[in-house]
Amino acid sequence: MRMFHAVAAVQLLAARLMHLATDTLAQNEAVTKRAPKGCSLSNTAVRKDWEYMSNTERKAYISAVQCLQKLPSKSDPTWAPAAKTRYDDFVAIHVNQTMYIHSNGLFLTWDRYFVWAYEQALRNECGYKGYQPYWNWFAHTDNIYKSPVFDGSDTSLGGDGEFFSHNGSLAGARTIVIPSGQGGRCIKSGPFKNTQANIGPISPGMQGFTDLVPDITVQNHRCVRRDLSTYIPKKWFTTANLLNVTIGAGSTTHKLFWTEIQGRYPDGFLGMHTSGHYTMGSDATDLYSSVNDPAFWLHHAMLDRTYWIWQTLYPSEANKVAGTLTLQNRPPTRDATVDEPLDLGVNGDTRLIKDMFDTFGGTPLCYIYA
Ligand SMILES: [Cu+2]
Repeated sequence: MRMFHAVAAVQLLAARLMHLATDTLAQNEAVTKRAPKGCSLSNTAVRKDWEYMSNTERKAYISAVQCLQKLPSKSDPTWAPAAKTRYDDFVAIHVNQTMYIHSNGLFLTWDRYFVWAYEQALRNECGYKGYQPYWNWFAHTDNIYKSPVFDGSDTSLGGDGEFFSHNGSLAGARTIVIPSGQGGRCIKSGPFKNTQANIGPISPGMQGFTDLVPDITVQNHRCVRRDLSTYIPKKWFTTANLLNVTIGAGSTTHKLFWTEIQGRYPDGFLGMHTSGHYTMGSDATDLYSSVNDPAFWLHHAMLDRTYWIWQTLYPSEANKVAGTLTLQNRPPTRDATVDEPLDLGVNGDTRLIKDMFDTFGGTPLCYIYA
């Protein structure tokens, strides 16, 4: 019983911490009355937790995603012959940029801009009136199948995949073994049951894929596969790990936060970002084409939200950048600066890292998280 109270107290603290970020922002605005480039608390987008959206709001989001999966691609067909839909355009640029946006200086801000551009496409091209929701990693860690994001209901992002006997997944540059779940094939329930992809897989962490393609020049029309993990949320989506990257030892400098959130693979520590990918499993474990899983965006919004909370807690570190221009600095490149361009191809204008630091800055971002 005492153990239960201790855990509950820490979880309460963590919840307060999440709200602190929003409150701090509100206070800052009240004090300075800043309204940079027209962004203020009265017109800011508020991104919500999927769990606390109404069924109507969730269905509106799901319809907009399904719309993007039907609209034709805008990508140059000689550059990405495999991209057939507007959704594929987002997969294609992620595949194309993979070696320059992960485990490097662009990671957090490229991701922020990528999620924002997707939210814009849902709104401007598919009539969506809401904003990009997030999947709270720390909810339903004891039973991922009960998560409203993955429960397979008609207001979820789809359930688990059909069962596929395989030898687990290899995460963290293939050094960390993740046990198989109960899925592995096509998403078997919910609005994204049998949802289709055209690009990838290219380098999946899940074992047993037999239909790999080299890049975005080869179309591979197929279903999106999932293998929900019960192992990862219990092991890594813990209150201790949340506190580590917000108020603990892993939070005090930008470089520490950037390292911890991406994981320390030689230490067997997966980090929140990779943990989310391997909780979804199958297609979502592909370093290149994970975007194919429609829940990718709720995961990456949560990553962005964690970054946003951390920035609010450490204002003197918030506008810094760590890392070089290449994935784990292979091949070796110079350190990234705040003036690095962020390339989204047909999905958005090229912006700079420094344009992405302030989600409230109006350049072009104007959003907060609930
Ligand atoms: Cu990711």
